[in-house]
Amino acid sequence: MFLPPELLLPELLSTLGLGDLHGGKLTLSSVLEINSNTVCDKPAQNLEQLPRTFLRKLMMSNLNARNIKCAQDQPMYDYKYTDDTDDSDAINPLDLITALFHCSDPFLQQEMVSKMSMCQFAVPLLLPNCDTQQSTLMLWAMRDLVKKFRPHSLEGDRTFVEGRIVETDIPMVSFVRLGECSLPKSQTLNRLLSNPHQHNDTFVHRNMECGDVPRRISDGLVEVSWYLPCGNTNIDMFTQPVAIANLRGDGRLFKTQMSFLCQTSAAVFIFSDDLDGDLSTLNNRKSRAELFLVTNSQSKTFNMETLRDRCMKHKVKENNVIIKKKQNDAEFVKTLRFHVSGAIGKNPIKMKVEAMAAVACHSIVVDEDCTECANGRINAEGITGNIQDVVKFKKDQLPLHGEIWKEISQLEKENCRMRDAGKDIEGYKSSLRTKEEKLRKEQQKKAFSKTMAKFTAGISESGTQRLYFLKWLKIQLDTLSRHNLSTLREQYKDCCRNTPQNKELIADLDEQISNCSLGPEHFFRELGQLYECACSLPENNPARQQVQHLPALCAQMLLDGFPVELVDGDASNIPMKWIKEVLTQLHQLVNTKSKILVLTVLGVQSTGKSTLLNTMFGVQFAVSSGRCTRGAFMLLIKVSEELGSELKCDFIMVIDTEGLKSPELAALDTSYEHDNELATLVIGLSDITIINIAMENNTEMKDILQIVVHAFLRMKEIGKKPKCLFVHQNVSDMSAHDSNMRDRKKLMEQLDEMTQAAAKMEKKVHFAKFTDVMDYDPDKDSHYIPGLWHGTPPMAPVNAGYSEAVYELKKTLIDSLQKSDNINRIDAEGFLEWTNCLWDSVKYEKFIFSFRNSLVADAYTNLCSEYNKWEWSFQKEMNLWLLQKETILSNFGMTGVDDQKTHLREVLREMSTEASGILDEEEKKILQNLEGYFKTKNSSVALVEKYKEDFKISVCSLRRETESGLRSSLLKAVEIKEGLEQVNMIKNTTTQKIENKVQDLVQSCRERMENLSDEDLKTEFETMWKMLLAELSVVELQKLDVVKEVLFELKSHFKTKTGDVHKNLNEIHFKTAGEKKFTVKTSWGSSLKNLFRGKSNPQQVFDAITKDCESFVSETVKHNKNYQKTYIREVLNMIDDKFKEKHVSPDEDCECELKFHICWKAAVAFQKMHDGFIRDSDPKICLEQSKKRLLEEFMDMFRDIDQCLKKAGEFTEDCLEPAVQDYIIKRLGSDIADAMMTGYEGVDYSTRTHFQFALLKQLLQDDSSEQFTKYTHDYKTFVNSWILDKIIESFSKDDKWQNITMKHLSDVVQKVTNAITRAKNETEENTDIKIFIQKIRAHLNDQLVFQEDTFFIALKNANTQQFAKNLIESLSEMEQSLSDVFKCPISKEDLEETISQLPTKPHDLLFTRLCGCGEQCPFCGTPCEAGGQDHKTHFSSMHRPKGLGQYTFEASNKLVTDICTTAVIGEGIFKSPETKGEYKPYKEYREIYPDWEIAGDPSIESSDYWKYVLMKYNQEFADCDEVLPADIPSAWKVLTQTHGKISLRKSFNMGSDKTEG
Ligand SMILES: Nc1nc2c(ncn2[C@@H]2O[C@H](COP(=O)(O)OP(=O)(O)OP(=O)(O)O)[C@@H](O)[C@H]2O)c(=O)[nH]1
Ligand SMILES: [Mg+2]
Ligand SMILES: [Zn+2]
Ligand SMILES: [Zn+2]
Repeated sequence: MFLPPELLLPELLSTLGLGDLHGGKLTLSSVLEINSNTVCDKPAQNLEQLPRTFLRKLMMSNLNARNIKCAQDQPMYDYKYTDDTDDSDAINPLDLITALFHCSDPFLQQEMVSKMSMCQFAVPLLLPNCDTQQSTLMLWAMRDLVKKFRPHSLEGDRTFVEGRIVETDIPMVSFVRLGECSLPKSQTLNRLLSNPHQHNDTFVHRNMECGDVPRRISDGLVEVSWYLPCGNTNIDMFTQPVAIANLRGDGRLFKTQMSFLCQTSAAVFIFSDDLDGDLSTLNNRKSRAELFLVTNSQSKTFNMETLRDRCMKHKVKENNVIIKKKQNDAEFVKTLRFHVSGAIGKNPIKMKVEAMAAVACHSIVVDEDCTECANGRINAEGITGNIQDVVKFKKDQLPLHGEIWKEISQLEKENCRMRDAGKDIEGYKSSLRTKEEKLRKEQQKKAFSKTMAKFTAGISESGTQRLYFLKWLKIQLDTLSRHNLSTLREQYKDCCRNTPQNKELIADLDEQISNCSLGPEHFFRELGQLYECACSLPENNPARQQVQHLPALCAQMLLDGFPVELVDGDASNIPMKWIKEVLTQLHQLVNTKSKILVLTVLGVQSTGKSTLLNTMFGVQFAVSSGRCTRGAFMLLIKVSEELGSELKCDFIMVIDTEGLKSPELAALDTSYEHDNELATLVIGLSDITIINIAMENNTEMKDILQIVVHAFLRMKEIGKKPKCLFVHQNVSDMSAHDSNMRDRKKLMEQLDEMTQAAAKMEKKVHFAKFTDVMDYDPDKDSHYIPGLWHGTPPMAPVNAGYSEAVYELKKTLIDSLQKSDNINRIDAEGFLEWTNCLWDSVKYEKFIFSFRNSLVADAYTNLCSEYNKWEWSFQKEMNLWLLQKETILSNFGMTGVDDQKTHLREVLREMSTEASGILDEEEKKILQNLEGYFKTKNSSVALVEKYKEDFKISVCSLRRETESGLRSSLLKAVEIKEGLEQVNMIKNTTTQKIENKVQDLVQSCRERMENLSDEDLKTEFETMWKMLLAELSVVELQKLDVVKEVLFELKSHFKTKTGDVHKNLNEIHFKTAGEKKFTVKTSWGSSLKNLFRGKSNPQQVFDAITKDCESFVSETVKHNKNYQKTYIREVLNMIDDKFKEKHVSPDEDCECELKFHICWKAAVAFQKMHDGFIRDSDPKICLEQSKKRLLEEFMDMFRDIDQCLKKAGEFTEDCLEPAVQDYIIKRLGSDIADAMMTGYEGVDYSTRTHFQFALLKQLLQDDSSEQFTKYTHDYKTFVNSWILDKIIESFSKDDKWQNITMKHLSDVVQKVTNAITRAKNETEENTDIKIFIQKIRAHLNDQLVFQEDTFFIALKNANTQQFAKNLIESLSEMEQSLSDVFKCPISKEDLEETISQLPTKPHDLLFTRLCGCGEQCPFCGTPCEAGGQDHKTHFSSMHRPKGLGQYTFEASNKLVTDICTTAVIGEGIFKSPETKGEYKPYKEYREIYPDWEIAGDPSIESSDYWKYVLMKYNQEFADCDEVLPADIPSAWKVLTQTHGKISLRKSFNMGSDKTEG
């Protein structure tokens, strides 16, 4: 089948299915389009599929792209005995390449050349056209090739040469075949270029797959490849760069090519066996190339004579004849290499490819010779021609986006964050606005420089010309800035690697890089700014009109596959108006078919992110070593319709991001913030995020992952569950996936840990796993990619493994997208909305918080919460212990077990010793816990190491305080017991007496042997009774004069005081002081004035103190029987505490008056209580009460009736039941507190910070002025009742209450039953019931407090077995009736009543734990949140305007709006009692309040919560303090509850949340 030459090309093209694409109709974007073939593994089935398969692989830089054998159905082994294989569906790779170049448009050609060169394939220099017989110099196609190498002449100095290959002077050596040649030329060339250890098939050769298929259209093709040294003598084959050109086919037939090569090459190596025929091309006059002859002595036709002859004729020097003898290939190649080296060694002819265009004459066209290309070039040169100094050029010609735009960006952010706002926020805000307007004006003034006019003209051209223009611009700009940049980048990379501690240098280099870079993106930035500043002009302004069409142009470029900058990495901002319009235009350009799927890559800088994307999608994100990508670029890739309907999108948007700085670099400037912002934004935008990890260890990624996790967590909340892939780069091990299983597990654990931490911070604890937050399967979504280069660059091709691995990644990606259902893709408009909304959040720092701080905060909270747990278990333990001891003490002397001689005080001493022992143990336990905590491998521990000491001290003081608390409680119990001693003694003797009397009476009645009727017995009893009473009347209880007692205490209390106090310490004065109302005297006024921080009314303060004390007294009266000295001491201590708490230090006079007043009232109350006690304890009265029972007892005894049943009932009712109830009640308080801490809302009580957060959140929700004023003015009362409310709320739900009480009931009943059983086993059958009962009590000695059961008389011995049986029965009856009571649903009111009656109040317990050290900010009154009791410094998460701490301006009497956190970094001054009335600068507040840490917070926004509150309830607050309302800054007036909510979350580090209502 022989075709005329002009038909060969069309024929082949149609075989390849490229028929209608001839003439450059194949475009880059159609090649990059994602369709079902994109991830098709099957080899091409037929020739028509070949081009696509080839291009698909080539675009992924796959070294195997040239393996183009079609899949064959035939068996592998063909047993036909012929040499011919069926070539009908095979094609020579060169033919395919040639065909494709004929079909590709110039931009695709360029891309193909780039990728081929990355694979170290030779690229076409002259492309033949067998149809027209005209060759094309592929100059444009090679334009984009940039190479870096290190020639040996530069040895020593470590610099390298980087440049555009077509512009570089490199000698070219050409290899041609003339006539027959038995030497394999291309194969020899490959050897020549390859390092022996690493063979590259640069040129297609016969022994390659399909390399032996006859060429049909590619004869006459001249390919070129460059050998570039790396600077290492052991590796480099040539010490200088050299271009190797290879002419395909017989040189005799391609005169044009031959003469071109002879004119452009330094040397031409002729491969020939015979040098026969027409060799006129060799004698070209213009030829300057030195000729070499390579021939094979082994060939049949070899003849030395003819050879010499021919050489003479064609001026081939004798030395230049290379004869392959019987030597082996290696030797031969070495010889050849020697000659090539020689040919380029001394001053060879060097010609840039660019310059070769001049050599090409009519028979060779240059691909750049078209008007579009030429115009594009001219237009670009019009711009670049004027650039002398990049920095200066940018300043002059692109002035809008430089400093001005940076400043505007700063202002925009500051406007949201208000970090530097002073006092006058409104003023500040408007000053920001003015500044921005001024800057915009300035932009307008400078708008449309000459250059920008040219630029807009350039991009306004028609399609191809615009593309040419942009490409030219890029090329020229690259060239301009290359020299500076490549050196800087190299330095930067070196510096990052070798001296990361030299942060200044790195920062400086970074800045220089940014200053010296100049690329088309800068022009687009400028364009964006042109648009933005025009937007601030009125609609009809011509300048505004002038820019209206720009966004559409930019949108078109996006569609053309051009990367467009989304985030300006230098200004760290998005030109939102511009981007908005661009995306809107895009949406319209594609007829609203703009559904996109967003894919992002994220990772540390220079880890091959851009390279990864380029390989994956065949795109062209900027790649370079050193800091390269800035900000974020977006690029659109078309998705074919058929696949699009599956993926539910029209485009894939790929976002390439600036590398995040590695942790050590991040610390140096604000880049951390920048990284945070960027990462949050892009993750927020993406459907798929590829996390690129270049190192084997993930530690450096942890920081980034933290950000990622937070961002993902929030995405999840808004219903997005993005897919996440981890790509581990530079993993060469084949089995990486398996062997890294453990690493993966570890990474997964870390991710889970981070998720939990983040979730806790965000209060979304239901997210416990990383996979809860995002779509990630550690096995499927972890990819391991080997290193990019196979060998040493620049001569290394892309590693086939790299490309294949990236392909696998791409496949899984698309696969999983195909499979995933119900994904709602957004379109361009939705995307822009998202971008806008996310970026707003970022600007407002809603999402961003200083991560390092929040990590510390989280770690600290975690530690506090742990510590609180230990503390609580310590307290629980000690409370229980105390309860037992108190029980023992109150039972003292009643059970008969105590040695009567043992004095109560001795028991007390023993108990105190025991307490010390137990406390030692418990203290040790906490300390061990603490040590253990700090030993855990958990990385967050290190962050709070510095607080360890604080907590240790806290443990000591906890122990100390508990110990003294225990001692005083025990002492009190003893004192109470002692107070009862007299009464008890009397009771005991009386009981004894009565028993004797009754027994006597029974005796005497029996002796009379009369048959006495009931009436008779009664009379007898009455007579005895009278006599008894008569006898008792002598006993008189000693009555206390409580007032005297109190006065006595007061005396000792005021011992240290001098002056009038003692004069006044008499009953008369005491009484008068007590009875009249306490009013603040004006005479104290002068001294009081400075005594109050702020300006709260002294009278109010004192009234509040009085009220608190009164309620303490009435509580005491309610829960006790008799007066004890300790009570008044407690009252006095309480007053002193209140002074401290309210920060009042009244003068002596005032103090005494107040104390007198309070104590008098207390004395009166206590007197009443005492009187009542005496009354109730009068034996006569008691006796009278039990008269009826005694009578019955007497009659039963006389009649010898069995008493067991009755006595059991009585004992249960009178003695056990109250004791059981008491037992339960005493334990409830602690149990309730425990339940609150461990329950559903337990986290609210876990630390002070959490508590404050919960409290303030609720306050904001309820939004009531009354609550707010209560909170700020009477914090403790408010909090106490708030907690109580919470308890009631929680306990009135479900049957929590019932459960707790019932549990105790059954516990205690069990205990009693056990005691009864034990007593039964220990006593004889017939024992005195009294003794039996005493035994029972003895067993319950430390469990139940037995009331003094007056006159419980059991006169008879009884059957203990029977009695025990009866007792257990009546006990179970009691249990039944009690449980009936407990099981009853309890109303909120009853619950409140019950809980506030408990001896240990749960809300008090919780409160003490949560109010912590009890300190409040000296300025604003915000409570301290630090953990433990004894911390070095107090702090609060959120301060409030000082007006809420009752500060007013002295002059105006208006509430102060200043906020401490701002004040302490400002220039203001303050005055307080601690400054002794002098003014001090706020900045030096620590000199006055050394133990307060008020973290300066320039972001005024953080206290928005309180600003909103003060703004709303200004009047109410003022009324409450009886002062004037504050002047509310007008900026506050826009604040809403939502601002408050956001600020609350932020201040308390609980993250933020858009969705929560
Ligand atoms: N040796 C080696 N070099 C690589 C590998 N991957 C990328 N490179 C090179 O590393 C350099 C940086 O690659 P880029 O793709 O620009 O990296 P990047 O992460 O996008 O960099 P920034 O955008 O600046 O953060 C380029 O010169 C790549 O050729 C690899 O696996 N091994
Ligand atoms: Mg990059
Ligand atoms: Zn404060
Ligand atoms: Zn504190």
